[in-house]
Amino acid sequence: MTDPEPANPLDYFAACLAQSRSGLGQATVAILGRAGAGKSTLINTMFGAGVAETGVGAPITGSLVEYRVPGTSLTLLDSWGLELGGQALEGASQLVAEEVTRRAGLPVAEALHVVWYCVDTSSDRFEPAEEELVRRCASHVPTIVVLTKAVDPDDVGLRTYVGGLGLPVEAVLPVLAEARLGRQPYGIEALAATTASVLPEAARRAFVVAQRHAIEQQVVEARGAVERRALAAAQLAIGTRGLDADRLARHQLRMLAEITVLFSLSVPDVALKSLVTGISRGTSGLAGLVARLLELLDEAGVPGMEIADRLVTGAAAVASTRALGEGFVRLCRELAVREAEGRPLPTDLLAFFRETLR
Ligand SMILES: Nc1nc2c(ncn2[C@@H]2O[C@H](COP(=O)(O)OP(=O)(O)OP(=O)(O)O)[C@@H](O)[C@H]2O)c(=O)[nH]1
Ligand SMILES: [Mg+2]
Repeated sequence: MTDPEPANPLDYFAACLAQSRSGLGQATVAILGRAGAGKSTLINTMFGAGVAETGVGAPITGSLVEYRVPGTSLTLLDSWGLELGGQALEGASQLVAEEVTRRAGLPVAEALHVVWYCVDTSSDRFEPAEEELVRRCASHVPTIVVLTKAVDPDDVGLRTYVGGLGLPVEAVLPVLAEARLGRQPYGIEALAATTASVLPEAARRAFVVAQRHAIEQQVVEARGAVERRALAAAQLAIGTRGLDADRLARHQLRMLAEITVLFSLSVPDVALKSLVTGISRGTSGLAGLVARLLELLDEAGVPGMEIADRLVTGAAAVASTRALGEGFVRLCRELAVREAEGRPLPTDLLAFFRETLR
């Protein structure tokens, strides 16, 4: 990754955000199932209201539409016209199976990475042509059967039937995407977690960022990024008397940008930039920022946070990267949870961040 040039923290952070965003990779998910199975509802719950309606894309076969989830690097293939029973379903299934097979063979960045096959539990039907389609998909791409509109998670009927077919799928998961008959939605987070677990690394991040419900998946990705950055800080310091504060600041701002992008908050740019401005107020340049961060961490009780001659010891570089990263992950998680629940964000992010670091 080339290092962006700007020497003031805010511009540097903004450049890092753009760079992290473009480094997320690409993911493609196919959501298949008969008409009315609940595909659009599932898509809107998982990726945001209106995605399925507004994302009317180009029909690529008689039975698939392709579109991008706005603001993400996630592509969806949505089936339509897989009608009930008889020739129509069989013919359309053939075309879909051919397209799935073709896409499965593309290079990883363009490939289809996972199939969700939706079966409506309220209709209690799973046709032989659907079984055939699921088998064909599963032999090329990780496939998850989603039992939609599943008001009762313990309802054994269709689940036992589908489970008993011995399909070579990753999982059969009941999901209720919207409240129904007094039952609250559930199962979305499990679907997101299972999906993340079967995606290749290059696609997983793009998916985890685009989905709205499994915030803990985002926490896992973000903690992975923190660990990598902490290790890299140790490597940067190997064989030196200490790490140049300017260099460490760049390293840590890149980490904060990575975390910000992984949580894909809808407010973050403005709010988090104001946090960076708040932290760096009264300092000049990047090295000043690190001095302020070390102060904050010192205040919060992280040991060994000192700086001498613009040099930070290797141990302090690692400890501060880790502590800062973990504090920032918790901050973003809290913002993500509040956003998902429609609760207001803290007005003073810097004060809130200080609290989090403790
Ligand atoms: N309450 C509730 N209704 C659901 C749920 N899933 C689907 N529905 C309803 O079932 C109907 C069909 O859902 P859609 O999401 O439009 O189904 P689809 O698979 O996209 O259908 P096509 O685009 O016609 O192929 C709609 O009236 C939805 O509101 C759910 O989890 N809860
Ligand atoms: Mg639809």
